[in-house]
Amino acid sequence: MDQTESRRTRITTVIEHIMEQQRAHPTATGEFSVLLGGLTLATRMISASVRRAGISGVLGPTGEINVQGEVVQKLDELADQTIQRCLGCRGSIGILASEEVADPIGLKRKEGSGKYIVIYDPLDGSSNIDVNVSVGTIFSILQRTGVGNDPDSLTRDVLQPGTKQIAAGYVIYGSSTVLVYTAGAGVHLFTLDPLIGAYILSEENVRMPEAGKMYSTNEANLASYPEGIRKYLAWCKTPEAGPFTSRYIGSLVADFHRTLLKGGVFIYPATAKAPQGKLRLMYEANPMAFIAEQAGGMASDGKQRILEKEPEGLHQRTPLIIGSKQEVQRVCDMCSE
Ligand code: FDP
Repeated sequence: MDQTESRRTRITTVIEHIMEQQRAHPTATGEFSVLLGGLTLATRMISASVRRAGISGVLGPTGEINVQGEVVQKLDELADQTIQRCLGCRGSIGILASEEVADPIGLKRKEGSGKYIVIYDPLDGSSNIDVNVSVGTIFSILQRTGVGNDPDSLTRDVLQPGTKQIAAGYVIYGSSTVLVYTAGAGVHLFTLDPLIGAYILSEENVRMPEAGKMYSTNEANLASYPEGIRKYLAWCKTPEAGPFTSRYIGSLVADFHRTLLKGGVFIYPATAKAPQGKLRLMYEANPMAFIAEQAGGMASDGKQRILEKEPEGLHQRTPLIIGSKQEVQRVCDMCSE
């Protein structure tokens, strides 16, 4: 078998892939692959729960309202606990911060360990669970800059701009379970083989199309969109723009995944209901922006590159315009006219 053929037919698991990438870094200790191993275990468990939700009694709300003021679904809670159980015992992680928990959780570690921070949304798009629409887990990984375990030190460590992320990714529980991650050297896509319980490499170095005639936004909010966004959406419908099509699932992971593979633009701007935007900077916009840029795309809030926004709070919201470079740039240009 020649080299090209062996590459084509070779089966690579996500852990092998991460370890290969790590080998390229002479200072790598292997701690990072152990951390990602925890995440892949958690998402395999969540995938199993999502697949069996209708028969294991975990559909529907818990009756609680979370820190965002949103209804907590039973699967949100289950996914959050699963991630805490799978990551809480990994010595390399010093802080966990979840969409479902008000403040960052400091994990007691031996001196010199616990250098990573994992910020995550355990089950994004959870209002779609009951109607069997794709949902996902999103994660962003940073490095600790301090050592203190008091609430102020933990918050200070977590509030770093997206440019400081050392890895980010998501898992989409769709018609198949797919993991997409970047550690700053391209974007890689893996499919979970449910029979053997392993994520297998499906596509290395995924590229987002430079342009794409698809827009994705909740147009019911159009009347309160900023003028530039309204102008762009009106332009999309003109003969000059060419035939655009519209797709909106209302589940960020699913809308982003389609945009990554097919191109186009996803827009969730400030609205009357959500004057700062609806999506969360630290565990929705930042990880997706890191992936988009690594795949050749772009992400902005209309004024500024998402990854350069200085965060002020763990649950801070932001407008998000993300997707193919040409379309995101066009939206931003119209916003600044
Ligand atoms: P959900 O409320 O179902 O959890 O930020 C959460 C999110 O979903 C995103 O996944 C999705 O893109 C967005 O909200 C949908 O918001 P709208 O219902 O306002 O369109």
